[in-house]
Order: sequence, then C-alpha cells, then structure tokens
Amino acid sequence: MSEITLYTPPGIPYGIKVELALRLKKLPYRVIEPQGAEDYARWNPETGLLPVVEIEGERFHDSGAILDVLDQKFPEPPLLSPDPQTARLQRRLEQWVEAALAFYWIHYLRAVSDPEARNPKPASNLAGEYSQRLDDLVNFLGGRPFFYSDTPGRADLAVYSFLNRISDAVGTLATAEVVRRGMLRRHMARVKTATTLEEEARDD
Ligand SMILES: N[C@@H](CCC(=O)N[C@@H](CS)C(=O)NCC(=O)O)C(=O)O
Repeated sequence: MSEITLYTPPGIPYGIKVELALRLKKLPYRVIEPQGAEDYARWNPETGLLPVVEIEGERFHDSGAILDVLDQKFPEPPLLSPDPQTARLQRRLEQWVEAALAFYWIHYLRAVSDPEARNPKPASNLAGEYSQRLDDLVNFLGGRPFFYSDTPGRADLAVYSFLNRISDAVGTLATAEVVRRGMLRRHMARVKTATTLEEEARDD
C-alpha cells in the first residue's frame, strides 16, 4: 500500500476535502500540521499554499489537482461520474462552492486575525447572502442523494468541507441555516457516512 502524507493546517476546507477523498477511497494516510509560516514555503515552494499531499515521495499541491492525482493513482471509487457531461457539472459545482463560500471564510479569518479589519457590511446582509447560497445548493441537489449523482463525488466533498465548519466562519446561526434545510442536512449526513472509516463507525 502506498505511503501517503497530507500536509495541512487543521480545519481548513481545502484540507478537509482532500482528507475526505482519501477516506472515501479507503487509503491509509497520516496528517502533518504546519508549525509556522516556513513550513508552508518548505512543503510547497511553488505557491506556499496548503494542502499538499505526498505519495511515494512525490508531492502534489492544490486540492483540486490533488483529487485528480488520487483518481489517476487510485481509481476506486471514482470522484467524478464516468459520464463526461455529469463530470463537468460536478467539477463546476466544486469550483462554484469554493468561489461562493470562500468569501465567508476570508471574512472570518480577517476578523480573527485583525478585529480592526472586520468587514464593514452589517452581519445581517452577510447572513442573507449566505442563506441564498444555501438555497442555490438545495436547488443544485434537486432530488438526488448526491450532487448530480447517486454516489458521492468531488462536488459533495467540496460542499461538505465548506459547510461542516461553517459556524466557525459565520457564527452558529450559519449552522442553523444548514440544519433547517433538510435536504442539505441529509446530504451532509450521507457524505459523513460514506467517509467514515469502519473502525470509527464501530467506536460510535
Ligand atoms: N486553491 C488552493 C487553495 C489553498 C489555500 O488557500 N490554502 C490556504 C489555507 S486556507 C493557505 O495555505 N494559505 C497560506 C498563505 O496564504 O500563505 C487549494 O485548493 O488547495
């Protein structure tokens, strides 16, 4: 079995997305967290961003590109539909989620690192916009168990990775917004089940 190391700070959506993909594929891995800014540059001299994954001594960066590599090296289960049109929709949704929801993470991180730099927008506006993004997701899901598919793929992992820690980013009301949308709540539960390792399920 390949030796896989995931370099990521804890709790960031891009790192969670990669970790969920490793779990979905039932690949053993270890996680190493950065201890300082120099680790980012050392592990990813090209862009200085994490996550980075090392497989058999070779390093890959950018969560989307990492998922492509995982699919090439470990095809089962695939993270994209075999139907090219569906695969395009899944990739597009992954990109949409990261573009649409990253804003809320940035807002949160700014507020944590520098209270002076808080976004001047009233919180209610932010919550309203966020709520609309969740409605968009419900519409994209339609009646399917997963986005555009009956099996979990990279779009589902992207949505889950942003929404499961969203209360950290926008406050606990944000979690309530997810919970009150039954379709999203059940989708999150399905992704969680699909990425829970057997030994963890036994411990519950
Ligand atoms: N597009 C990249 C984004 C990764 C990213 O933004 N990582 C952030 C953590 S959330 C980072 O490493 N920031 C360090 C920095 O900006 O110096 C991906 O999908 O992996």
